[in-house]
Amino acid sequence: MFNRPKRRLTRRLQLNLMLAVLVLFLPTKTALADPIAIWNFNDSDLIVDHGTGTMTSNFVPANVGFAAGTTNNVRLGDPAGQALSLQGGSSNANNGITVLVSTFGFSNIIVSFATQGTGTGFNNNQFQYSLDGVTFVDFGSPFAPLVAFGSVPVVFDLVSIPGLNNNPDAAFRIVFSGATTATGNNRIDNFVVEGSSSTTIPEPTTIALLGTGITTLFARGWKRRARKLKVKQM
Ligand SMILES: [Ca+2]
Ligand SMILES: [Ca+2]
Repeated sequence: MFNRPKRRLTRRLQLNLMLAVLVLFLPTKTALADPIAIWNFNDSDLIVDHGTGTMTSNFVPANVGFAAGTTNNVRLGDPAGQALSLQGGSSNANNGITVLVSTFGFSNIIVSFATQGTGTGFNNNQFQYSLDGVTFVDFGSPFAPLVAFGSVPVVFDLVSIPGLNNNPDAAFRIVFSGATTATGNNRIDNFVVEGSSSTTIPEPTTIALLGTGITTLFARGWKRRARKLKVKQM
């Protein structure tokens, strides 16, 4: 007769355990901020260094160089290394770098980079985005780089542009202007496109199976108790 409270306690513990497992495995959307593509320019080229994407420029090749970089906005432990250095060139004909990055599987897109410029470099630079890789739209006010990279990156938070979410044709551009000498220049380093990816754990089918398993356990328990009751009545 002293076993009864113990059994009740055990059953309660089992029930609590089952409920805890159920709560733990409820499908939850977890937002993860992940870099999609990163250019650190440390190998002195426009080829993406982490992730997938392409960067092109319409600069005269002689005006595209690489010079000392920065750890401002660095990701994944990259060293400062080199930075992209864009020169004014003649007649201000040089004016843009374009970045194509598929945001498939990502939302809340953010583009950021470190920049600095000389006194006669580009001081009126417009950031743009594109939903189809063809038509570009101005975003935010033109920016003028400081003379040193410093520690604060230039950040364009594109969360208000849902068309950039999950978009294989997403693209970004910086249109440079305002250089007053051919050698005036701007440096860009640690150009990062990032977003939130969503993970659902576990799949709904797993929940259904888990639910079935718990129901079966309960059913077995009730059957066992009913059988014992029957035997006692006999
Ligand atoms: Ca670098
Ligand atoms: Ca590279």
